[in-house]
Amino acid sequence: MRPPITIVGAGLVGALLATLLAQRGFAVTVFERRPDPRKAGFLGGRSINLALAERGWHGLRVAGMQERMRPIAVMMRGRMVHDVNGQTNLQRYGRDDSEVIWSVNRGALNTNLLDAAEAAGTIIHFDQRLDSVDWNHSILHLRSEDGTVREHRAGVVLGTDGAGSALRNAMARVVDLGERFEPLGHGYKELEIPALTDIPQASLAPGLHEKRARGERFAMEPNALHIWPRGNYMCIALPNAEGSFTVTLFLPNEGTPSLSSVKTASDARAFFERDFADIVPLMPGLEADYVGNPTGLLGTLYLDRWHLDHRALLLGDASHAIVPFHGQGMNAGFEDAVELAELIAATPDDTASVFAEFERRRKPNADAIAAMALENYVEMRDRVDDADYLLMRELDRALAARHPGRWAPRYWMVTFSRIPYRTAFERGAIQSKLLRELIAGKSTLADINLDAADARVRLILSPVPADT
Ligand code: FAD
Ligand code: E0Q
Repeated sequence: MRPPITIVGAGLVGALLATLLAQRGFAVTVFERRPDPRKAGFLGGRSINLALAERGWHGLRVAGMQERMRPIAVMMRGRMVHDVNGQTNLQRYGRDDSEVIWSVNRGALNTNLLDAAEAAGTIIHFDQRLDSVDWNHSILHLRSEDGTVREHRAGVVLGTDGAGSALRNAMARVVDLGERFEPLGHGYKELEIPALTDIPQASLAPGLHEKRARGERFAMEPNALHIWPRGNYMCIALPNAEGSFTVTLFLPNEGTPSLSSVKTASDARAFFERDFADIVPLMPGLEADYVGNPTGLLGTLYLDRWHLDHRALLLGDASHAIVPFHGQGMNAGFEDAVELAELIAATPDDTASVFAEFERRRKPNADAIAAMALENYVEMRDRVDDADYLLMRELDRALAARHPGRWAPRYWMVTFSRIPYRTAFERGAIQSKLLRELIAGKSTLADINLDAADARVRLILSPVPADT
């Protein structure tokens, strides 16, 4: 028997999951707290983007959505590192343009997924916030913005309502989920570099007049993820298809400089002029954005359990919110959705076993990407421009070329393959130990005896598991 399925939260993961389940013949009902983003009046907010990598594309491909998203995604070949003097250096992510990541607009992705979910037969109710659950009868209590309450008798409940999950809170009333949130101690602020055509002539830096006159829309290299590493903090910028960039400043909550010390419009200007001077002329709205946009919180959410017997399961950020420094939160959530849709379609009449199996398979992978995302913050903000790091990267690539099918850089496994995150983490640790040993006391690749290294590589690494 195929149980009717209720999904709480029509964000990125919920909308993809609804699509996949409806496509497999399940009756799917979704409740979403916010109003329908496709309705007029919700367009034209801030443009927020995300990096989409192979795991995310795979989810979209399975749902038949790849062709829809590809034309509106912007290719990012590597990270463009901006030093304090404004010098830039592109570090390629992969070997060639088949190994790149993509910047996609969150709103456009969500909207397209909502269309796909409905096209597959899902019923989506907007402006319906989950308040609580009566688990004895599996009745959801929902509330709309105007205070109207509604009850919904659910079959199976799937929670994709994000890091602050209301379904998780409802589950925690009847089962100990072993929930633990570890704050990072750093937060973020989103800012904007408008398209060149939208920057007033008067505030346009001299070098950019010509660029704009040529009809170029992007103020910086469009096909890159820009990073300004500054030790304990950093800025990044991802391109939007229409020519703007979304800039995110990551900064400690306390100390100097911090989100507490950089408070006012003039603080923000002085701080940016000192540390990020090359972007100041590209951000005419810097002060207004800094003061007007909310500050985001960051941290990692760990649960010991993701399900309540046969009745409910959490996926995506609701069960494993992570810090954003590997650009994998949505990618991991899409992997959850694909895995669950497969399991549930194979054994639709035993959700208790499906939920337990899903948790068994996914939890080690969620823990691994959580750890790698945390490590990547230090790497991004502090290491990408140091000599040791660059030599290690060079050696990593050299060994990958010498040992195809055996040595794969960890970034490659996470970003361009679907090798389980856990495997990427474990193999990455083995590789990084050898890399560190090999570069100790060395300053160029030529100083390293690669033939001697080859024997070590074959000894410590088995062949890479075939991509699933
Ligand atoms: P959400 O996207 O949070 O969706 C949850 C949905 O549930 C929302 O629509 C919400 O309105 C709804 N909801 C909430 N409460 C209720 C309720 N009570 N009742 C009904 N509905 C409810 N990931 C990447 O892969 N690449 C990136 O480059 C990347 N960059 C990031 C940058 C930043 C600064 C941050 C903070 C995150 C980033 N992420 C990135 C992570 C990514 O945003 C999340 O992993 C992803 O959005 C998780 O999707 P989700 O559907 O689980 O949750
Ligand atoms: C990626 C792609 C928010 C965010 C998203 C990302 C990445 C980073 C730094 C950040 C990591 C990298 N990265 O360049 O190694 O690869 O998505 Cl801060």
